[in-house]
Amino acid sequence: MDLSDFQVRMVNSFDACPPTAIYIPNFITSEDEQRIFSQIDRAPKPKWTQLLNRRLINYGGIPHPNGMLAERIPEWLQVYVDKINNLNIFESRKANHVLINEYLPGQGIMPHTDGPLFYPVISTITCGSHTVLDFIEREKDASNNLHSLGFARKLIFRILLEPRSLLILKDSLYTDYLHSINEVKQDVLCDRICNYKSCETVHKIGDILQRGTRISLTIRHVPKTTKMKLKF
Ligand SMILES: O=C(O)CCC(=O)C(=O)O
Repeated sequence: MDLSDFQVRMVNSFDACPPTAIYIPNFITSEDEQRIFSQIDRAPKPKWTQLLNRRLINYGGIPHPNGMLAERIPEWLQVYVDKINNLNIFESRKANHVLINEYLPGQGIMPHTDGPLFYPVISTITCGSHTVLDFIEREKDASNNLHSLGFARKLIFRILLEPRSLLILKDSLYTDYLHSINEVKQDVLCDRICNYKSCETVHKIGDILQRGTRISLTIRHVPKTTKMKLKF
Protein backbone atom coordinates (compact mmCIF):
# COMPACT_ATOMS: atom_id res chain seq x y z
CA MET A 1 0.00 0.00 0.00
CA ASP A 2 1.44 3.40 -0.94
CA LEU A 3 0.48 5.65 1.98
CA SER A 4 1.16 8.83 0.03
CA ASP A 5 -1.98 8.01 -2.03
CA PHE A 6 -3.98 8.56 1.18
CA GLN A 7 -2.34 11.78 2.36
CA VAL A 8 -4.76 14.61 3.17
CA ARG A 9 -3.25 17.48 1.19
CA MET A 10 -5.66 20.41 1.21
CA VAL A 11 -7.95 21.96 3.84
CA ASN A 12 -9.81 23.86 1.08
CA SER A 13 -8.90 25.33 -2.31
CA PHE A 14 -6.64 27.93 -0.65
CA ASP A 15 -5.04 26.25 2.37
CA ALA A 16 -2.76 23.20 2.36
CA CYS A 17 -3.18 20.66 5.14
CA PRO A 18 0.00 20.75 7.28
CA PRO A 19 2.11 17.59 7.02
CA THR A 20 1.23 14.88 7.63
CA ALA A 21 -2.22 13.30 7.93
CA ILE A 22 -2.99 10.00 6.21
CA TYR A 23 -6.63 8.92 6.12
CA ILE A 24 -7.56 5.39 4.96
CA PRO A 25 -11.30 4.58 4.87
CA ASN A 26 -12.34 0.96 5.46
CA PHE A 27 -8.96 -0.03 6.88
CA ILE A 28 -10.71 -2.80 8.80
CA THR A 29 -13.84 -4.77 7.87
CA SER A 30 -17.24 -4.75 9.61
CA GLU A 31 -16.38 -8.24 10.95
CA ASP A 32 -13.17 -6.86 12.50
CA GLU A 33 -15.19 -4.04 14.00
CA GLN A 34 -17.71 -6.48 15.55
CA ARG A 35 -14.85 -8.61 16.89
CA ILE A 36 -13.21 -5.57 18.49
CA PHE A 37 -16.49 -4.56 20.17
CA SER A 38 -17.15 -8.06 21.50
CA GLN A 39 -13.59 -8.43 22.85
CA ILE A 40 -13.75 -5.03 24.54
CA ASP A 41 -17.15 -5.95 26.03
CA ARG A 42 -15.36 -8.87 27.71
CA ALA A 43 -12.65 -6.70 29.31
CA PRO A 44 -12.88 -6.97 33.09
CA LYS A 45 -14.24 -3.78 34.68
CA PRO A 46 -11.03 -3.04 36.65
CA LYS A 47 -9.09 -2.81 33.34
CA TRP A 48 -11.02 0.38 32.54
CA THR A 49 -9.92 3.81 33.74
CA GLN A 50 -12.99 6.01 33.98
CA LEU A 51 -12.35 9.69 33.21
CA LEU A 52 -14.89 12.52 33.30
CA ASN A 53 -15.49 12.48 29.58
CA ARG A 54 -14.52 8.98 28.36
CA ARG A 55 -13.09 5.70 29.63
CA LEU A 56 -9.92 3.98 28.51
CA ILE A 57 -7.79 0.84 28.69
CA ASN A 58 -4.01 0.63 28.20
CA TYR A 59 -2.65 -2.52 26.53
CA GLY A 60 1.10 -3.15 26.31
CA GLY A 61 1.80 -1.31 29.58
CA ILE A 62 1.38 2.17 30.99
CA PRO A 63 3.66 4.73 29.33
CA HIS A 64 5.84 6.48 31.92
CA PRO A 65 8.84 8.88 31.66
CA ASN A 66 11.01 6.25 33.45
CA GLY A 67 10.05 3.59 30.90
CA MET A 68 6.98 1.47 30.26
CA LEU A 69 6.85 -1.90 32.02
CA ALA A 70 6.07 -3.95 28.91
CA GLU A 71 3.03 -6.26 29.05
CA ARG A 72 1.88 -8.76 26.47
CA ILE A 73 -0.79 -7.43 24.09
CA PRO A 74 -3.66 -9.96 23.82
CA GLU A 75 -3.71 -11.99 20.59
CA TRP A 76 -7.03 -10.59 19.32
CA LEU A 77 -5.55 -7.07 19.53
CA GLN A 78 -2.08 -8.00 18.27
CA VAL A 79 -3.78 -8.77 14.90
CA TYR A 80 -4.46 -5.02 14.46
CA VAL A 81 -1.05 -4.02 15.83
CA ASP A 82 0.49 -6.29 13.16
CA LYS A 83 -1.73 -4.73 10.49
CA ILE A 84 -0.33 -1.32 11.47
CA ASN A 85 3.25 -2.66 11.69
CA ASN A 86 2.91 -3.93 8.12
CA LEU A 87 2.62 -0.30 7.02
CA ASN A 88 6.15 0.41 8.40
CA ILE A 89 5.12 3.77 9.79
CA PHE A 90 7.50 3.58 12.77
CA GLU A 91 10.51 2.97 10.50
CA SER A 92 12.51 0.08 11.99
CA ARG A 93 10.40 0.09 15.19
CA LYS A 94 7.23 -1.87 15.92
CA ALA A 95 4.11 -0.67 17.72
CA ASN A 96 4.07 -1.92 21.32
CA HIS A 97 1.19 -0.01 22.89
CA VAL A 98 -2.56 0.33 22.28
CA LEU A 99 -4.77 2.85 24.02
CA ILE A 100 -8.46 2.00 23.78
CA ASN A 101 -10.78 4.96 24.29
CA GLU A 102 -14.54 4.64 24.51
CA TYR A 103 -16.64 7.75 23.88
CA LEU A 104 -20.40 7.89 24.38
CA PRO A 105 -22.34 10.52 22.41
CA GLY A 106 -21.55 13.90 24.03
CA GLN A 107 -18.08 12.81 25.18
CA GLY A 108 -14.71 13.90 23.76
CA ILE A 109 -11.12 14.76 24.57
CA MET A 110 -9.50 18.11 25.43
CA PRO A 111 -6.87 19.68 23.12
CA HIS A 112 -3.54 17.96 23.69
CA THR A 113 -0.42 16.61 22.01
CA ASP A 114 0.77 13.05 22.58
CA GLY A 115 4.12 14.32 23.82
CA PRO A 116 7.59 12.81 24.25
CA LEU A 117 6.65 9.38 25.67
CA PHE A 118 5.84 8.07 22.19
CA TYR A 119 7.68 7.77 18.90
CA PRO A 120 6.12 10.74 17.07
CA VAL A 121 3.65 8.87 14.87
CA ILE A 122 0.03 8.21 15.93
CA SER A 123 -2.20 5.62 14.28
CA THR A 124 -5.87 5.45 15.21
CA ILE A 125 -8.52 2.96 14.12
CA THR A 126 -12.11 4.16 14.63
CA CYS A 127 -14.90 1.65 15.43
CA GLY A 128 -18.65 2.00 15.85
CA SER A 129 -19.33 5.67 15.25
CA HIS A 130 -17.78 8.56 13.33
CA THR A 131 -16.23 11.49 15.14
CA VAL A 132 -14.60 14.75 14.13
CA LEU A 133 -11.01 15.46 15.18
CA ASP A 134 -10.13 19.16 15.52
CA PHE A 135 -6.64 20.60 15.07
CA ILE A 136 -5.35 23.77 16.70
CA GLU A 137 -1.91 25.23 16.10
CA ARG A 138 0.22 25.38 19.26
CA GLU A 139 1.19 28.83 20.52
CA LYS A 140 4.85 29.75 20.35
CA ASP A 141 6.45 32.20 22.78
CA ALA A 142 8.95 34.91 21.85
CA SER A 143 11.79 32.36 21.82
CA ASN A 144 9.80 30.13 19.46
CA ASN A 145 9.19 27.50 22.15
CA LEU A 146 5.95 25.59 21.82
CA HIS A 147 3.40 25.64 24.63
CA SER A 148 1.47 22.42 25.12
CA LEU A 149 -1.73 24.36 25.84
CA GLY A 150 -1.97 27.62 23.95
CA PHE A 151 -3.59 30.85 25.08
CA ALA A 152 -5.62 32.25 22.21
CA ARG A 153 -6.21 29.17 20.10
CA LYS A 154 -7.41 29.03 16.53
CA LEU A 155 -9.23 26.04 15.05
CA ILE A 156 -7.25 25.30 11.92
CA PHE A 157 -8.99 22.31 10.38
CA ARG A 158 -10.95 19.16 11.11
CA ILE A 159 -10.80 15.52 9.98
CA LEU A 160 -13.93 13.37 9.80
CA LEU A 161 -13.14 9.90 11.13
CA GLU A 162 -15.53 7.31 9.75
CA PRO A 163 -16.09 3.91 11.37
CA ARG A 164 -13.45 1.36 10.27
CA SER A 165 -11.05 4.09 9.09
CA LEU A 166 -7.39 4.55 9.98
CA LEU A 167 -5.82 7.95 10.65
CA ILE A 168 -2.05 8.38 10.84
CA LEU A 169 -0.61 11.66 12.17
CA LYS A 170 3.07 12.54 12.10
CA ASP A 171 5.61 15.32 11.41
CA SER A 172 4.30 18.81 12.29
CA LEU A 173 0.80 17.45 13.02
CA TYR A 174 2.42 15.50 15.87
CA THR A 175 4.67 18.28 17.16
CA ASP A 176 3.07 21.64 16.36
CA TYR A 177 -0.69 20.98 16.60
CA LEU A 178 -3.05 20.02 19.39
CA HIS A 179 -5.88 17.63 18.59
CA SER A 180 -9.24 17.33 20.33
CA ILE A 181 -12.79 15.99 20.01
CA ASN A 182 -15.72 18.27 20.87
CA GLU A 183 -18.13 17.01 23.52
CA VAL A 184 -21.24 17.03 21.32
CA LYS A 185 -23.94 14.48 20.44
CA GLN A 186 -24.04 15.43 16.77
CA ASP A 187 -21.66 16.97 14.26
CA VAL A 188 -22.73 19.57 11.72
CA LEU A 189 -20.38 19.08 8.78
CA CYS A 190 -18.59 22.30 7.85
CA ASP A 191 -16.08 23.57 5.32
CA ARG A 192 -13.12 23.13 7.72
CA ILE A 193 -13.32 19.33 7.31
CA CYS A 194 -10.52 18.55 4.91
CA ASN A 195 -10.95 14.88 4.01
CA TYR A 196 -14.39 14.73 2.35
CA LYS A 197 -12.78 13.49 -0.87
CA SER A 198 -11.20 10.49 0.87
CA CYS A 199 -14.32 9.48 2.79
CA GLU A 200 -16.13 6.21 2.19
CA THR A 201 -19.53 7.96 2.28
CA VAL A 202 -20.48 11.03 0.25
CA HIS A 203 -21.15 13.92 2.65
CA LYS A 204 -22.05 17.53 2.06
CA ILE A 205 -21.56 20.67 4.10
CA GLY A 206 -24.51 21.15 6.46
CA ASP A 207 -25.19 17.40 6.89
CA ILE A 208 -25.80 16.46 10.51
CA LEU A 209 -24.26 13.19 11.77
CA GLN A 210 -25.54 11.77 15.07
CA ARG A 211 -22.79 10.22 17.16
CA GLY A 212 -23.06 6.72 18.62
CA THR A 213 -20.61 4.90 20.89
CA ARG A 214 -17.14 5.16 19.40
CA ILE A 215 -14.20 2.95 20.31
CA SER A 216 -10.79 4.11 19.12
CA LEU A 217 -7.62 2.03 19.03
CA THR A 218 -4.59 4.34 19.20
CA ILE A 219 -1.60 2.22 18.27
CA ARG A 220 1.83 3.69 18.98
CA HIS A 221 5.46 2.85 19.70
CA VAL A 222 6.82 3.58 23.19
CA PRO A 223 10.63 3.74 22.79
CA LYS A 224 11.55 3.44 26.48
CA THR A 225 10.38 0.10 27.85
CA THR A 226 11.56 -2.17 30.63
CA LYS A 227 10.85 -5.86 31.16
CA MET A 228 9.55 -7.22 34.48
CA LYS A 229 12.41 -8.89 36.40
CA LEU A 230 11.16 -12.05 38.06
CA LYS A 231 12.90 -13.07 41.30
CA PHE A 232 12.64 -16.69 42.52
O1 LIG B 1 -9.91 8.83 20.11
C1 LIG B 1 -9.19 9.43 19.35
O2 LIG B 1 -9.31 9.40 18.11
C2 LIG B 1 -8.08 10.32 19.89
C3 LIG B 1 -7.43 9.76 21.12
C4 LIG B 1 -6.33 10.63 21.61
O3 LIG B 1 -6.03 11.67 21.08
C5 LIG B 1 -5.55 10.22 22.79
O4 LIG B 1 -5.97 9.30 23.51
O5 LIG B 1 -4.52 10.85 23.07
